Amino acid sequence: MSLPFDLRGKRVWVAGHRGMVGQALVRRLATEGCELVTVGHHALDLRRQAETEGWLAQARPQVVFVAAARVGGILANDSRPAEFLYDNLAIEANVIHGAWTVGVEKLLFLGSSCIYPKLAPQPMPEAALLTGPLEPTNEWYAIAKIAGIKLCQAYRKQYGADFISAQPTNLYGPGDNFDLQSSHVLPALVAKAHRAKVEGAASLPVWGSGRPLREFLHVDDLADACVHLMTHDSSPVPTNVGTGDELSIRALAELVCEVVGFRGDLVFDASKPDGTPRKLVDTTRLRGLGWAPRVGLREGLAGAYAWYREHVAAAG
Ligand code: GFB
Repeated sequence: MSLPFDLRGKRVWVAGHRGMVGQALVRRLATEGCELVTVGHHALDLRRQAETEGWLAQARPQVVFVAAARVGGILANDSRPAEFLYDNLAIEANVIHGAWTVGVEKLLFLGSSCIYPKLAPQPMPEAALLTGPLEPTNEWYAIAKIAGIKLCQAYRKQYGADFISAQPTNLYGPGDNFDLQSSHVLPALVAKAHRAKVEGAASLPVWGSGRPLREFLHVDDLADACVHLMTHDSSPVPTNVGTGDELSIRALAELVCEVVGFRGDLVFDASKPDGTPRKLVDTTRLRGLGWAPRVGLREGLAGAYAWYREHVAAAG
């Protein structure tokens, strides 16, 4: 396929446009001169094949970003394995196959850094895929995401479809899920620190040992990387997207407390799982394609907290 791929004038479907990633893609694509196509999940359930194919036949997008997915933090993944496996398998199979049947020119599927083995070499290169056992707390989600990457590779190999994939590290930003039972660590700590500050609590509960290392990418950086890959990449390789920086959960909790203005103690809850010890992605490939992140963690965290105060805390 000839590169760069031009998005101008193209009908572009962001599948999952109401999620945190989908919203960021919609914001980012506003400057690309393309025609955005979206459909809400009440009008179309992407887990239903006939509905999805019928909608695609009528909407006729030329480009697709697959940001629709069942997502959640460590506890949601661990306690709802059927939903994380079935919903994600169904969504990606229907969207990817349906896109091929209507002749979509280019598609980008969003995977996740949890596709790599629990004890993969760090930073994790794309070549680490399928080289060892997965982290048990999110293996259901990981297996579904691996299947999505493999679908893109299979449709490329058998039919010549220009379907690519991106593997983001842990994401955060405006539009995040702040529900303590289902969220990821960063929004959970923001919500907990805010509540502790408002209530004048003495301490902030943090799950696990605080020792696992995580990398955090602002969702606006991810959206920018996705557009860069869509326009500059045409390869079966599932490209990693990250910052190259990691910190411990303890250090993250300390930074959140500083940004939120909570001065109490951290209390670690050993009854909650740590998950994978470390998952830093190797971004050599993406940097080689000419992309680098822009949003630093402190600045991104301050923005996410401002969004939380305005949209979640203010609403009670
Ligand atoms: O972000 P998180 O839920 O998921 O948790 P993963 C990361 C780490 O933060 C774990 C700890 O060690 C948690 O125990 N943690 C501390 C907390 N306090 C909290 C809290 O209040 N809430 C949460 N949620 N965690 C996810 C996968 O793994 O990574 C998904 O489950 C996805 O499938 C995503 O791949 C990128 O980073 O462990």
